[in-house]
Amino acid sequence: MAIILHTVLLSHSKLLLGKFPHRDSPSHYSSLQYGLFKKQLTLLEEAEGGFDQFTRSYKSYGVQRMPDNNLVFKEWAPAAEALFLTGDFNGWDNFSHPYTKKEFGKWELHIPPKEDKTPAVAHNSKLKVVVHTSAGERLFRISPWAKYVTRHEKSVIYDWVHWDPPQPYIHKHPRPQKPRSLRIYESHVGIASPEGKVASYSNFTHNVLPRIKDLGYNCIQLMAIMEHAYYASFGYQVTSFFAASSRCGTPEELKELIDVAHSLGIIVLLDVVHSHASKNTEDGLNRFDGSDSCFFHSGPRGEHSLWDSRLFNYSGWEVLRFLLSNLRWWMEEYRFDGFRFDGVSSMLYHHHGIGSGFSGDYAEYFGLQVDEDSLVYLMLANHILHTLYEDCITIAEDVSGMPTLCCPVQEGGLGFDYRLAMAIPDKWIQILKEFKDEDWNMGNIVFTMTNRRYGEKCIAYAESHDQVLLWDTVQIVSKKGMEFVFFCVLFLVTHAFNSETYIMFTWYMFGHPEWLDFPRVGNNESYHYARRQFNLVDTDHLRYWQLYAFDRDMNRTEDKYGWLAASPAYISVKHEGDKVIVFERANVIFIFNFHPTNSYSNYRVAAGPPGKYKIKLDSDGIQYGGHGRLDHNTEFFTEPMEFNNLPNSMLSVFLCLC
Ligand SMILES: *[C@@H]1O[C@H](CO)[C@@H](O)[C@H](O)[C@H]1NC(C)=O
Ligand SMILES: *[C@@H]1O[C@H](CO)[C@@H](O)[C@H](O)[C@H]1NC(C)=O
Ligand SMILES: *[C@@H]1O[C@H](CO)[C@@H](O)[C@H](O)[C@H]1NC(C)=O
Ligand SMILES: CC(=O)N[C@H]1CO[C@H](CO)[C@@H](O)[C@@H]1O
Ligand SMILES: CC(=O)N[C@H]1CO[C@H](CO)[C@@H](O)[C@@H]1O
Repeated sequence: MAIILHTVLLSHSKLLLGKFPHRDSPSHYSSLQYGLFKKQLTLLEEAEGGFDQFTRSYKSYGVQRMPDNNLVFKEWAPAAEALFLTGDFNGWDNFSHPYTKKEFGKWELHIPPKEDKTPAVAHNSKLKVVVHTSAGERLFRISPWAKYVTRHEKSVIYDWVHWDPPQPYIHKHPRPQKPRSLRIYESHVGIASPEGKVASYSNFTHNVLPRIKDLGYNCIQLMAIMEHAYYASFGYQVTSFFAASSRCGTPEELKELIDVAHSLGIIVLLDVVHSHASKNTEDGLNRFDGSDSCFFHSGPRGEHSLWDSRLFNYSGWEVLRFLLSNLRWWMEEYRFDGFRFDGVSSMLYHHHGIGSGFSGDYAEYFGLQVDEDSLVYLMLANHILHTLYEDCITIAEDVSGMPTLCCPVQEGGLGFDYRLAMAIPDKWIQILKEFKDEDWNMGNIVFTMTNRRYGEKCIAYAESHDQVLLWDTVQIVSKKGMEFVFFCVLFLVTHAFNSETYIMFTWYMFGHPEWLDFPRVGNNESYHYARRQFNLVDTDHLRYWQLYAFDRDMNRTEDKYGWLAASPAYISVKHEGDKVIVFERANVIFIFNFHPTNSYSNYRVAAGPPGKYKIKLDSDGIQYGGHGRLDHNTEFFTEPMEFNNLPNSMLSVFLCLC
């Protein structure tokens, strides 16, 4: 298998604001969308006694232990001829425990307790479903609802392990309140240690959470949690949807991680992959009942040609049950606080974004190319999550710029809270790579940072796991002989512009020096680049510490002034000659000087509220690797002199990055 990065394959959008002609208003489409959603929701409610019940199906499917220790097994396998349960408990007898066929392709099996009243299947023992197909095959499968799967060292295939611990983890801390401003730290638990091996949930809890807290993040987004047999897929080729990856520890250890994060006031989002599924059959969902369809579309519609994976049939009743219950499972059992939905652009269009660009024209977002089943699925998911959990946060990874993505479902939107502003990291990469310092275009930077749909919240980030800005930048910056202080500026400009949240990935915290690569055949299964050297900050590598300090202080300053939650920035200066950008947000004035050599004194900047201003954060600070040339005790007083459309202005001083 190849490494498949899930988003880089799509062309990037231009999220153009206010460019759309009125006659193409999306309201017509929104009401159609809403009609379809309403119909599906009503059907669910009528047939299943409400969506609460329907989405708790993890309490009836897979394995359930009743209070009297009877075990009930239930599966949906519409194409199967017969189903048996085999495992350690019956000496791997392939025929002794048949399931009974029920309506609509469902199967059930009841196993009474042993004579000593303990359950017939012990905690931590292995199981398999034996599926007999009409073609006469006998297939050994993992239940789609398996809560825990492990792999024996030498084995390629995962095993289904019955997880029913005698002392399940009990959450001690309530979910923290939804933060006013989201500062997201994106994390991959497996790489989050300096050692050349897969790091554990417990290590993360004890060694990494305190750092994230210290840096001032209030949210972590965990990737690669849903079990994925292929480590190098970054977690995007999911094989067991209800199982937390056993590479990093047990389900109970992940629960503890989330509980401890909550105790620190940090909310936790799951990077949920419902856009596609691994093609694996023996330890994946593919061909569970022996057929090509089951959870997926049959034929070409069921395959993603670039990702080499299977695509869900979102119109299937049991598919909805499975996926919606999966969201409930992570919310209820693990107490996640919300989701980043991966691969939303691929779901929205029949062409999956392959070979199509998005210019912002409405015709690209509505019409026959749009997959209505996926739209309805996403609307249902957002409606249910936001109805049941008031503070639940949902983020869409959409590069297409689909309008109405972040509008409420009742208004015909898809109901996400935020979209990821995918164009921002790309812009930084382009600017850094392609332009000489003196050619940096201020208008272009401002346009990228502010280019978004009105009223829809977006998440800005300087880098994410699949846009490896920092690593590229390290190479460029070291070539140019610039100091790390440069990053500070880059972080802040991304942080403070028009986004509502900010995101940082484990791998570039404090300017991590190395590339990321997971162990795979091509690199001799090496863990060398699948680890993060947190220890660098603690040793005397001054520069890492400096970046760490800036990141932390940026949070502290944000915490005080709250610009992420404030209305968008007012840009008063973007001067191409001076290479200066000035904007105001939450009564804070941000001044950026991108000029390679010019420093400025007595530079007039506009101010909204009149009065006294002081320097609060300065990338020239010695603690960030700068020269400490500015006196922070200086007070700047405004004059009632109108400037760049603001009523007041003052003379300021700032330096170049030289
Ligand atoms: C069940 O089937 C598997 C695969 O054919 C076989 O290896 C195993 O020995 C069988 N179990 C018993 C108890 O016969
Ligand atoms: C998707 O599921 C629906 C409902 O079960 C079914 O009618 C349809 O044939 C399936 N589509 C494909 C392409 O498998
Ligand atoms: C992998 O290991 C083999 C044998 O030790 C060696 O010949 C080869 O060069 C290594 N390849 C890489 C990519 O390190
Ligand atoms: C990779 C990993 O799990 N590393 C460490 C986890 O924490 C324990 C105790 O602090 C260490 O001994 C491991 O080396
Ligand atoms: C989430 C978090 O830890 N935020 C911190 C940011 O910095 C301020 C000021 O030091 C802290 O009070 C916050 O707790």
